[in-house]
Amino acid sequence: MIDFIRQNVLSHFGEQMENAKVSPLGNGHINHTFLVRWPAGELVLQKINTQVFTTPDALVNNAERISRHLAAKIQAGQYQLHLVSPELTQEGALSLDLGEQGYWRAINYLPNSRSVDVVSTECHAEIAAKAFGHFSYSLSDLNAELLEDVIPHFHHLPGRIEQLSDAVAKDCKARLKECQHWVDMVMAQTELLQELAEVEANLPRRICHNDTKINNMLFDKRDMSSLAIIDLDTCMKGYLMYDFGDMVRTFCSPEEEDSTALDKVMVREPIFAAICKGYLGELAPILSDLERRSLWLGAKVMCLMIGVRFLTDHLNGDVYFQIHHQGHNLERAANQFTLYQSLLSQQEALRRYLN
Ligand code: GN1
Ligand code: MG
Repeated sequence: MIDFIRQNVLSHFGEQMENAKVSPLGNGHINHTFLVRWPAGELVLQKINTQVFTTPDALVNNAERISRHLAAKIQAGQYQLHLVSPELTQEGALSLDLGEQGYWRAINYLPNSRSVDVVSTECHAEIAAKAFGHFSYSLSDLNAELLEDVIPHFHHLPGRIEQLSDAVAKDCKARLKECQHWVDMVMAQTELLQELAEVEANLPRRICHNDTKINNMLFDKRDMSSLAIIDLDTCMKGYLMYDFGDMVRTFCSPEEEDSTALDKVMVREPIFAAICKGYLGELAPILSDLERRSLWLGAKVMCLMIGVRFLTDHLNGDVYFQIHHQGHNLERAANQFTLYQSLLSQQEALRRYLN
């Protein structure tokens, strides 16, 4: 793909691309991301997965709307983080649509940035949670209706469980036998679905990031302060409980999302406490009582739901998330279900931090 980029894509994003170095960047599961460096600077180039993002214009328009809003806040001294903003094509567009050969867009690269995949200290957890909280707070006065739903029903547990049921019924790769116990575990969570329906019916829909993984917050590598919130691909209307939940899911375990060392996968209480402190410290002024009470539910739902999505994809033959070896999605699912069980088993102790 790198040769293709050099020959067909780079010229649309800059003039001096002959000497550009192109290398893969990050470890997203959906889009392909590259760092392009040339003598005069650098940028981040992405090939958007249009099977997943079927209306990619909505994605780039949303990102542009958000970065414009936050840029105005920076000007007014009200937003303390750096921005990732669109880098326009030579033609002045937000993206380059090459049809069969891909939908491309570029954003600025932030020097001195560093991402982490596993949180190592409570301090880092608090810094990152505070940054995600500051991001949401700063978007709370942007009209949510201005953003398009890039993936409708994205965080919708009943829908995700239905997709799992379909995959189970088809069992198109004959993989059900090896994971029936996980399917049974998911199907036994009916109480959670009832609780969820009641809560969601009364929650405000706000602009949410919707993918608050630890590696979507960049640290400043010089002092490990927060630098920027990145990956605005799924930033759209939603419930804050899921942003909280995705932080719990990706900050709290000492293991990566696809680790097979299940005996080490668990929720670290001090990290959970640090997330609550950082996130609530920023957002408490705008959270309704119910929103605050929903956060625990969001944590449970998010761990379970991503597990359901990985398991579904495993049964479907790995058609959604990129995998690096056979069985990868099942490993991810087992990891996330283990984390979910750890969360449930510590419920009493953990909920105290949300009071
Ligand atoms: C996907 O590609 P990435 O890593 O930004 C997924 C998220 C999942 C995540 C699991 C559009 O995000 O919802 O939480 O993988 N994004 C989409 O790591 O499905
Ligand atoms: Mg993402």
